[in-house]
Amino acid sequence: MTAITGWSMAGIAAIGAAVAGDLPYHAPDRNAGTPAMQTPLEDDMGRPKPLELPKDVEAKLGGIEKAKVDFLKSGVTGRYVEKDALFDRIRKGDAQEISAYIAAMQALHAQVEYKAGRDAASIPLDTRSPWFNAWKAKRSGALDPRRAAGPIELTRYVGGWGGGFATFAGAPVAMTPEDLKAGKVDVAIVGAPLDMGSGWRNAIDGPRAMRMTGGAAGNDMYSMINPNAALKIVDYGDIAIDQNSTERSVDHVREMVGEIAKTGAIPIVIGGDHSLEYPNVAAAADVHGKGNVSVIHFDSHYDIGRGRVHLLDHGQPVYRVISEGHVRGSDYIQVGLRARGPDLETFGWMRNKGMRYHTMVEVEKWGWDKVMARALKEARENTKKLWISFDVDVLDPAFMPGTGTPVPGGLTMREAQPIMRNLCAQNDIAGIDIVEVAPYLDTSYKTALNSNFLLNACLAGIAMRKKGLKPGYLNPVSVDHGLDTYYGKKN
Ligand SMILES: [Mn+2]
Repeated sequence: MTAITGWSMAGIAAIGAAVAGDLPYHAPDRNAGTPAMQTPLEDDMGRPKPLELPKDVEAKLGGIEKAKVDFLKSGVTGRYVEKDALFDRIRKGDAQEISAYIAAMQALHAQVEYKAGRDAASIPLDTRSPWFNAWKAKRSGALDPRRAAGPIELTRYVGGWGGGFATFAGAPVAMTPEDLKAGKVDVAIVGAPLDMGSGWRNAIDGPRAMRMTGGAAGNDMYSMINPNAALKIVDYGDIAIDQNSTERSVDHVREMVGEIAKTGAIPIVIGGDHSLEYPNVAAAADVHGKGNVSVIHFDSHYDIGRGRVHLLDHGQPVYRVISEGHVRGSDYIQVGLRARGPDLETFGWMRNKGMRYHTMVEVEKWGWDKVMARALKEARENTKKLWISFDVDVLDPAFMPGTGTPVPGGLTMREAQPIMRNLCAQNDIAGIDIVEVAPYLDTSYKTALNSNFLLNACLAGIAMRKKGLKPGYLNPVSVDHGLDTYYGKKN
């Protein structure tokens, strides 16, 4: 807490200096044992910083009423007019003009912030609805024909492609935690078609598109492991979503992801928009303990939006996870950032929290191989459970055009596949989410196809770990034909 206060007081003044690259921050001592959970900054919400008035400007305000001068000094005018333009206007105006100018800003400001009695502080629901909880009320198995617990195979054929019903990775289905336990399931893939948190929607169809498109099942040539054979994988269906409310949906997502994790199976959540990172990671912390889960977050965006009106959307999950204390900032690793944010102040916030971020700027400077090795090393340093949150917009839009907020200059599939395989082979995986697949924005279907190949890389990595193979393992038979010693050694 002390460190944070230090930043909020001294840090802002140093933003100018930060352009030269010397942001003040408090590097966390990673050997200092378990740090206390941090609470959010008091000025977390982007509150204005006081504005210092130049002497000549202050002199011109002599005849202006104190409330108006205080309004200027509060710095809130920065939202409506840039400060040099403000000073210029005051220098050139007479008392009457200045007074009217400030009054106009005050009138605007009065409309912007919340006012009790005028503004609704929450969105009301119709509690008279006879179906209030029906969307998430689970049918009891007692209503169904009796069956033995365990995964249910949905294909009638012994081999080959197709036949039966489309499922994630062609896996059998499971409906209940009893099915997961009876089947000793390693991985339960579950859809979460949440769509409210993305500006440009269609993530609702992400799970459907990934079930319908190939790529997730079958042999991984790099390891020569077929995860469908090496692991017990199931499709756990979709989690119910209230499509009119992100807030109402995420509590149920948290419950369902926790339900899977409690059986010992690894939940893989197919989104749905990136708001899901919040209930997913919170669920992992519920099951494994607050502070016992670290996160590696792939994204072109930093997703630490603060001070927004809605408590959650696809730009805020990281802030909410950290500020609620489910995961420490120092246990958060981000890869692939390159969108317009964060600004210098937010980079400062991230450093202050001990977050390890890897932007495409770092990739430009050092190359992908070095950055990937660094991220893998950081993920390994942490012996805790690892949640992988994968926003497909970390990839270049050439590979992932079907996503709500694409940003050019991203990863290639050649870069993304090995890092996902190796992360999953290296770490004790708490769970994975693959989010922001919006298939109808992509008539080529490659967004869903590539997402499935990334899922396959994860599954192969999980299977590698189960077999005791190290990250970076490549099967010698697929590496080289082995008929000569071209690379120096016959295999
Ligand atoms: Mn995101």
